Amino acid sequence: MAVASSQRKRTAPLANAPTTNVPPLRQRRAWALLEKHYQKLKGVHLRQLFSEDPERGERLTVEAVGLYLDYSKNRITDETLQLLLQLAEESGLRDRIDAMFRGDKINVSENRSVLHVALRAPRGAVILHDGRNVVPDVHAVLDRMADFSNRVRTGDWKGQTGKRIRNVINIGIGGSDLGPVMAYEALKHYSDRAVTFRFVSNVDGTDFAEAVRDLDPAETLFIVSSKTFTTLETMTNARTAREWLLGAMKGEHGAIARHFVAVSTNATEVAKFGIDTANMFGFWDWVGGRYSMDSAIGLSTMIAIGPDNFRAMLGGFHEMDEHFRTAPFDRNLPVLMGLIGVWYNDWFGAQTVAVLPYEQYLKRFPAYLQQLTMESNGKHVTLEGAQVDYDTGPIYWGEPGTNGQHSFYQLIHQGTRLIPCDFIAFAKPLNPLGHHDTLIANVFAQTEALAFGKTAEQVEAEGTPDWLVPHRLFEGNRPSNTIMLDALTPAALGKLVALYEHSVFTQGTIWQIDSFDQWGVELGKALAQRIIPELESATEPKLEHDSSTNTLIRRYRKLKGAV
Ligand code: G6Q
Repeated sequence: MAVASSQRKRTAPLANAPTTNVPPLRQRRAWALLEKHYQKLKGVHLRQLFSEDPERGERLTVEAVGLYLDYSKNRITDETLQLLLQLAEESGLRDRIDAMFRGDKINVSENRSVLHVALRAPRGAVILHDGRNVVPDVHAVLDRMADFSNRVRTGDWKGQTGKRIRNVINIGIGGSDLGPVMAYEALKHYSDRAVTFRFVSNVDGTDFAEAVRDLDPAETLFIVSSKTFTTLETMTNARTAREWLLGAMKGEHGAIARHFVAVSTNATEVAKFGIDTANMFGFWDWVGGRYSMDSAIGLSTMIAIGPDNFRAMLGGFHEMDEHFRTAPFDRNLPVLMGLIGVWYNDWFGAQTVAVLPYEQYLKRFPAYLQQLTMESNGKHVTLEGAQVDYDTGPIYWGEPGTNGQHSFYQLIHQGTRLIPCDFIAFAKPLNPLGHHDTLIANVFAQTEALAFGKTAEQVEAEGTPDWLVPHRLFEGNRPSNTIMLDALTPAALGKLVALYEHSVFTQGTIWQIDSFDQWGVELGKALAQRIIPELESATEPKLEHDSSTNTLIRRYRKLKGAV
């Protein structure tokens, strides 16, 4: 266990906080049993676990909804699993899953339901929010999105000058950007190549300038994606886009209706911006930003891949939702992945998890997962507001294989830190050029090398001089999951994203935290709003920050020639 977490002091819940019927993590029976068990297992090598149980690689696997998970190369035994499953039971995971699907307000700090599962429920399903079935509302928006997407894709929707739309630019940030850009890249194979898709998120003007520099405004459609329609970055970029368009359209304001649509929950702000609310696609406060790529926030995805493929993606999400909701925990993919993550995080002190997709189209998947996992589980207090005395969400990072092998894998193989890895592979390539066996051989080789390493005897037997042996040996005992699917289809992407969504929720339940708020992003936002006028001021502003911030502001103003 990490020293830092064992030294952290737990504070008591606040008197008026919402209560849960679950004891604090360290007081659950399974926690104490896992502590003991960890002492026994921490020195055991995967080599030993595999040699004692020749069937381990077949047994410690699960297959469901077309997704195969091999979790045998983890530092666990049957007893570990049984204790982790006990921990899940004692943490009330079953009740929490039911509460989420039932629409209970499990996002306690924002008093909101968490119903992204309703976004992919089939027509005819019933999911209640405050007594109202939201599924028909979801499908009504999907139908409008489909109609609009088809009009853009067929050229029926024209720009102000009568030209067809050749460029679609999504303007959004965080949850209103990472999902759309990841899904576009992931499903590019299925996309309409006659249309160029770009994504503008950063408030750095370069992002916008580079996105439009070779585009004709008359052929460009902007999708302003913002749940609140007040986000600084998005509204700054949207205003710049409006000027860019109007500059080319000789100030004809009517052009905005042909070149701008909005995805938002805030009709008032959308109308104020000048976008016709007839061209607004809505969603609801029970959809969190990082859980919204399958809502109207996915409009750019739908235009790219077409409504049928988008619905197939939703179908994949839904299959995983149903699996998570109904499968027994010992056969439940998100539950098992979540629990194994907790094991490394809270006992082995692993601070990070590497996500390594061996599929070029998933190049933005690690970035997407960073928000999903770290914004969800980067929390320091429980649902009841008590300081946690254990570690919560680990740092997620990664790159597509095989590129990472020629850079940071060195540290995973021979460094001093334990980095559990998720390898993601597909049996069938989307671009069959004869490379695929080579690609997949690398997945298997890496997980094998990480788990079993290479002993000093093996290195010596190769005739290595004594002094070089330590450099060339691999300790092994580095854990990994291997996730294998048939091919990267829209449905497969939905399954994969839902797998991680629910695994994050499983972990948040064990840690007893609110995985659906993100108060940690607020302070910096508020401070930036205070600093902007200080940078822009024509006269020397009175600065009342700390001495470092004050000095930086003065230096910046001097360098930009403000004084
Ligand atoms: C995600 C967060 C956050 C959000 C962005 C954009 O869960 O809520 O990343 O998506 O801050 O917010 P808007 O969609 O309101 O512009």
